[in-house]
Amino acid sequence: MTQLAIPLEDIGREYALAHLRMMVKIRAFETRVGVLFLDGQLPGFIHSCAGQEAIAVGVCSSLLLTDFVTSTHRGHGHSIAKGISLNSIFAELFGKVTGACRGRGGSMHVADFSIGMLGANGIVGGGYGIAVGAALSCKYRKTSDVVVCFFGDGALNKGTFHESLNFAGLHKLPVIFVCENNGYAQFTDMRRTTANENIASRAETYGMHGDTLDGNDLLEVIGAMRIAIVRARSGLGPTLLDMKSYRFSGHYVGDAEVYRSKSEVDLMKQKDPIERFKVKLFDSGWLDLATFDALQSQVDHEIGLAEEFARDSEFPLPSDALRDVFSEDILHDI
Ligand SMILES: Cc1ncc(C[n+]2csc(CCOP(=O)(O)OP(=O)(O)O)c2C)c(N)n1
Ligand SMILES: [Mg+2]
Repeated sequence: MTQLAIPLEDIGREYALAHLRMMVKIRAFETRVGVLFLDGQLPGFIHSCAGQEAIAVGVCSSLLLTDFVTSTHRGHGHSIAKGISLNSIFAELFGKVTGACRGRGGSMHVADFSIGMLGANGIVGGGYGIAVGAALSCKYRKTSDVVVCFFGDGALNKGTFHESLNFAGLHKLPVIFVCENNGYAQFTDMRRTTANENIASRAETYGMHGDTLDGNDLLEVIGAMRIAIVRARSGLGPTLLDMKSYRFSGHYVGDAEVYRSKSEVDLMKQKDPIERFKVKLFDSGWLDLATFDALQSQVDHEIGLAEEFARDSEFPLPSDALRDVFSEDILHDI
């Protein structure tokens, strides 16, 4: 793997602790949401990103609020790291009117354009075209904004991968393709579906730069993103980043996980991105146990308040069912 990690000292103590806090927040959110789902309190399906927090946090912290991301079905971490409020995402998962999409999207369709979150997506690979379209718009409007397209290894062999990366490479669009490579698409090991496992090598085909990195190493994610962002903002075109990681829970909350062994999961959990970053912070003297415990309690408290807000919120009115579905003009004719 390419050595892309930046030194811890580069980001400073305050910024480092903010990153840790954000990863802990996402883990706590996913943990609580998993409990609520198994208890039958949340509709739909829940895909937890626990284990993959360093990607969401390292990628989104490298972006500005005005930059854009497109997400996947496993998108809670992307939304939170890009800046959505816990109230807004929690209420969305409960289907409440105070949610990011007024309760119509749910877990797999969280979006908030005000923070550049162009949407989670229930369609595997559905973000490619949206991201490339947004990047074309950035170029056309001559802004310096960049777009990140998150996608999973299960979306690698869709036709739209080829179409989108080719178009982005041809027009040197400011887009960064981030493969959250957790090795599985639902219940299928990537080695059973993908002929060339060196994903970054595909970049050359599309006239762009590609890198492979340890997606559980926050400092490596930030390092790779810094380079890719400079490239995108300066008109040098897209980057393809293959970020290796692992999901700690099943494909969805409640998955029986018969397709992978417990020993594999236990082994991969030893590479927990949060624990690894904590160790770095302990070793540097920037973090002690009391400070971490305080951080964890603050986060738990925040999650509790957001859950309360979501529970106390109203469901959308049935009479509003068609609102935001059609343009107002069409609605008048119905
Ligand atoms: C177009 C399409 N095909 C199939 C599915 C069913 N499906 C949902 S998630 C998934 C696997 C996705 O795997 P990956 O992209 O690696 O993401 P991960 O779940 O590992 O984060 C599949 C096949 C779908 N939602 N959309
Ligand atoms: Mg996957």
